[in-house]
Amino acid sequence: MSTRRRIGGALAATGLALLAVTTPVANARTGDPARGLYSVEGASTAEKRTEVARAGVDVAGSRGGALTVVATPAQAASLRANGFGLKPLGDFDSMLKQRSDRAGTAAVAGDFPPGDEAYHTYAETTAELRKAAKDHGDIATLSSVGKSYEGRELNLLKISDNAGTDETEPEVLFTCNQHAREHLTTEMCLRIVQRFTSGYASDPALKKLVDEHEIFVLPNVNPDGSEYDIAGGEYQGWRKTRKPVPGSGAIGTDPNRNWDYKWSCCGGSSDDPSAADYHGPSAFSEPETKAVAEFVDSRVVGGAQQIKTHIDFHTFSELVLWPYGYTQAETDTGLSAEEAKRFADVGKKMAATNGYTPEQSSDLYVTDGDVNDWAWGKHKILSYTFEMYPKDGGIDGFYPPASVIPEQTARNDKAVDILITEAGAPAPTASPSSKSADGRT
Ligand code: 0X9
Ligand code: CA
Ligand code: CA
Ligand code: ZN
Repeated sequence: MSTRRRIGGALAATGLALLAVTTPVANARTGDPARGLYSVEGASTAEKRTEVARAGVDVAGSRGGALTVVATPAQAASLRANGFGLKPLGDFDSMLKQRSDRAGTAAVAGDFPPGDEAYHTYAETTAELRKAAKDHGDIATLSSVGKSYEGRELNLLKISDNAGTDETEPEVLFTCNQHAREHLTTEMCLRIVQRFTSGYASDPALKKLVDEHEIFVLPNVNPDGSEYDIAGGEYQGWRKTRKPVPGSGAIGTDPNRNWDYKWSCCGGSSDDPSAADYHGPSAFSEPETKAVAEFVDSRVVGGAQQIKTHIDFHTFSELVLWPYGYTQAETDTGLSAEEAKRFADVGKKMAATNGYTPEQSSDLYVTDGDVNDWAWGKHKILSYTFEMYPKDGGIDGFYPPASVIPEQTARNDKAVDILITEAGAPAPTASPSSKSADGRT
């Protein structure tokens, strides 16, 4: 551990002791210390933003030089001690409560808060997938890649002509809801399912995409987390999985720091089990990431990975991001200039259709163990993160009203089509300039 972090920790502990007396408000359900929502000023470079993330805070959004974070009193004190300006935006837990009570009517247990019922719970998502497979049996099959920690099936819908047969067609993967509270992403995966299954018979362009590819959709990577986030009729602001961390009182690992490529290598995740971006006790310690990874591994057929392209949907900030996240270098071993250019070209092409900002993911902040680094690093899958609507915001950023679902998911239709089409494109070859004099690479 670096000196800076040890100092930060000591100051943080002091801050907690002082503030514990004056901040009696705690999360009633979890008993956690009250969290505040802050705008952190002066985080105008990727280095600075990475430093903020390293305080273990929950980075909610980013706009220009300001980061919106959820911090405990200890974390806020630590950031201030490290020279960051913090503008309090409010008490996170009371904002969550306010947000959940917006409609002013009683919550139904197990459903989204009043007014947000159009969002799909895990049971409702599963029902939609079953219905799609039942109504369109020739082009849709439902299976599961495994079970979550609490035993929920990690549902996988395959969409293709002759869906029951593994054909030699380029394969594409869409994953949603790694982060529990990013519910709009599950709606995004359901939109993909709906569009390609119900549109197949009537829309020749959709039919062609379905016929020529094998499209895999995984709407809930972290169902334990998303169900926990809405249980009790009030949003919990939950991000991580729900598996207790052995040897600590903490619950949950950040699934998007848990993938086994350069796991925990580079200061892009936290060793603190209570941190928002805790990387877990080991790579693939979480049954959810492990199951999805084993599914992707299983798509290596005859020595060739069949999945060519992938989007992992998140919220929020309206960004299209590509690897690597663990380093700010644009090229690396296994990521040539031509390949980096393809990531940027396709990323920008998709961003031109939805108005998101395209950039290498480490331009936002450095992360290690995220899904894109693993998918590319291990399998050479052209793998993107989409940070969906809204562009910025406070707590509402995670919980936009259900009324935005149709527009904000349809907004990505063209980008989704580009990503699918790209799966059939040849991988880039080295440019003449990178060949040796005799023409060999
Ligand atoms: O931090 C994450 O896992 C993603 N953002 S979120 O606000 N949805 O949690 C971004 C992952 C992309 N990778 C990097 N920024 N390096
Ligand atoms: Ca097929
Ligand atoms: Ca196949
Ligand atoms: Zn996320």
